[in-house]
Amino acid sequence: MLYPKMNEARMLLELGGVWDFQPAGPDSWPEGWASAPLPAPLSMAVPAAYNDQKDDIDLRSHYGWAVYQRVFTLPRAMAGQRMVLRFAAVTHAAEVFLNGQRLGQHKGGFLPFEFEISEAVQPGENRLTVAVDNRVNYSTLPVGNENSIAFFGSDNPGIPSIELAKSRAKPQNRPNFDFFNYAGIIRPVRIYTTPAAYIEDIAIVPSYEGSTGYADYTVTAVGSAPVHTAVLDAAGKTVTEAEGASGRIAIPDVTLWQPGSAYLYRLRVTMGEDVYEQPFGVRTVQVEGTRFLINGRPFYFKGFGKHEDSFFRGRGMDECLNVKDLSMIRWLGANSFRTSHYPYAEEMYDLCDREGIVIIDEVPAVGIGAGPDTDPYKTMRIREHHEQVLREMIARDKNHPSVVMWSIANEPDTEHFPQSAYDYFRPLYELAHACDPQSRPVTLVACQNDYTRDLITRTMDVCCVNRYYGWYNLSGDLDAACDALNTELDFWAALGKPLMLTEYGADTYPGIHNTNGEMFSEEYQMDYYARLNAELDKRPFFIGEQVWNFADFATIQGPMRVDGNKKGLLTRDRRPKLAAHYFRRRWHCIPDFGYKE
Ligand code: GCB
Repeated sequence: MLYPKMNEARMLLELGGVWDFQPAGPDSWPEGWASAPLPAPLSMAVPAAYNDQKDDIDLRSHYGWAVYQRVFTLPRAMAGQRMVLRFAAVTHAAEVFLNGQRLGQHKGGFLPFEFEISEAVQPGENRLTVAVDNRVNYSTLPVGNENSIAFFGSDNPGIPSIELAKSRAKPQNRPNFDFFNYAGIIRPVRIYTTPAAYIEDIAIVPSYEGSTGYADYTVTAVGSAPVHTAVLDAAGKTVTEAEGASGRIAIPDVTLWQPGSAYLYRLRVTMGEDVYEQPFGVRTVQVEGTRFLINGRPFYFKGFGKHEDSFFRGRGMDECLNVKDLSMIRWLGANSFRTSHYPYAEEMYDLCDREGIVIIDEVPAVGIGAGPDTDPYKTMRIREHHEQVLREMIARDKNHPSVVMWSIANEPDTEHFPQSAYDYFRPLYELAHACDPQSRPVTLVACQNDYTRDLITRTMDVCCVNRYYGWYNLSGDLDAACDALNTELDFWAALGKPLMLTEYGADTYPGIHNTNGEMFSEEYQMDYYARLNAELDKRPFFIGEQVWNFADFATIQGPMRVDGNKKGLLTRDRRPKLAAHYFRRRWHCIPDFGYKE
């Protein structure tokens, strides 16, 4: 799916601003609201999550439907064009109405969807209504609990008073994941136009041989007109041209896209009256033995798991924050992050393309686990949706040079039902490869578990594991943590695959200092990383360290979290903790390439 752009053939309108908003029932909302002004609207900024915009606990912990509405008038100049209404993300499900007419729905809170509105739109005022459902359960990704078990702790099952109270409690989301369930219209809403015959999609597979780059391209179009393509360099100068909807364009004296040293070309496609410019970088990605090669050289991942999370907006798209985060990533000497635990806003990938930051792109498949006695692959109703989000993510992100690997899940249960997990994930692994024209490496991020029982993680192109030795396990004992880590590393070494840590970390309260370096202090976080990193450095097949987390972030309230998850190297407002300074010293000395030969 193409990113909406304004150019000589296409117009673009932003529908951001302050909309009307009204919370509705848990299971439904009054459809009459779609054809008239909302009865008792609140003001709500779009794009942004609704939860933290008002000082109202009912909104923070809202469960179910809420309705957004705004009125707009289109400029006359747009008449006669094909018009498309595009939502970059609505969390987690949306129903959309224009002037009372139902346009359709979309499930999945982190990927774009659109409707052609050329017929539905009218001259003068148009009323746009978007109903949003924030419920998470066994049919959604991310997964919510259905058995009234909270993410942390089980509320002492069997105690009559507690069981009775739970059965009477008002319905609420019980996320089976550790980030706040922010919801609403979290990314931009736009209307764009195209001519009647238009370019629908562009796929580019870059490669190079010697000093010549190649772009194998495929243009998908609706309507027929001859297709002309041209490659423009970063200065906008035409490098080569070609005819036809697919083919190979050669780029003499190519400048490669490299981590830390980005270079972007554009493929300018003209078809009849339509024009679209798709940026791309020339770089290759490959796994060879225990090495992860970018442009044929062994790359070492230094970075983070992140979240889209900030004050007031929650998970709302924030370009200023994205720029700031990339600045902090560079300040730290890092080169990469994983979009834990959902695809991020498209603008972030564009920025990483521009700045040479490497991304592991993850679908919102988090929370696939229901305890040791319940096979989640038989109980949860997610398979089709999982395929859908994987397809949609790869369709959206396939051309980004910054994306070097797909993650098909975070911490599913691979331990208690190893064969079920294998049977569930193997087809998804194959689907990811099949959907991606570049066939990038595919991974699944494994939970701290009995890795000897896990059958699927070891079959991935790269083995990615989250480990909390010294925090959740062997808490506070860094000697034992290093011992356990080494035992496990011996296991992975024998498999002959590249391994990386996609999470390891310790909750750290900024300002708590401690001469003995005990848990929760800034010293503990620093010592924890220094000790574990010293072990990781000894392993040649170990290809990357992504700490948990880049910054502190919001979670549901509960006995395990004080004002959110505090494992950030940075505070939520992006101030460095002691460990950030430690990593800054470490990472500036570790090269992007050739650290592990
Ligand atoms: C994990 C999860 C992550 C949590 C983290 C933690 O394993 O993947 O979402 O936030 O642990 O801090 O507990």
